[in-house]
Amino acid sequence: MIKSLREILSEVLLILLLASLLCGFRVSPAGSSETHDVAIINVVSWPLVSTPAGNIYINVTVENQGASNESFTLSVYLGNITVREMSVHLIPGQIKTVELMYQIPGIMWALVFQPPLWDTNPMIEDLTVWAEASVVAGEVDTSDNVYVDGSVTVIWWIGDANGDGRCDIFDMVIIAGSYGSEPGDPEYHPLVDFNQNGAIDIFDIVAAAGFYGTIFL
Ligand SMILES: [Ca+2]
Ligand SMILES: [Ca+2]
Ligand SMILES: [Ca+2]
Repeated sequence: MIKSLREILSEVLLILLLASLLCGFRVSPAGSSETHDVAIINVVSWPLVSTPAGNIYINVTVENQGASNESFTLSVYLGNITVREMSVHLIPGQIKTVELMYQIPGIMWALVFQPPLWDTNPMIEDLTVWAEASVVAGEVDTSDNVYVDGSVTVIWWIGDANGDGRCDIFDMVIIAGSYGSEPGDPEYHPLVDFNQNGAIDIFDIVAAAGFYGTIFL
């Protein structure tokens, strides 16, 4: 029996339809139907003002807004300083808050307080608090992977070598102990180099002596 052209065409169409349905079912579950989207939904930090030796607290809340298990790197920053880099694993829909406490290492301050000032005013630097989630495979919405909170204002008072907000005998002990040192020396203490000239010398002592007994905070 010879098939008519019409019959052949309808059979071809049927085969094509079945093939496309089969392909669709095979591709869709592992591919386009599953979304990948991690997000930072909140960053909270305190206090608003800190001394260089103060503790800064940062809470970061992340969410898996996609339909797959995800592993990504969460990075938390204070200005250009990396506070923490950590791996985070979230199942679909999971929300997790990471609580961090951070004390900026003294050695960082020579980098943060630039250009150096040399007068009797405190050195002030606003550090932006922000976090970033690395982009996961297949992720389209990357706009919510970075979250910028406000900032922490760090104040470094002249004469406050230990960053506790006052200039007293404890600071003088630190200054005396690092007198004559330079960066690289074990005694060199960056928070004593008040004029940031790379040496703990008579100028730093004179500067600190002018504030002896002062409670800044
Ligand atoms: Ca995202
Ligand atoms: Ca002090
Ligand atoms: Ca100095």
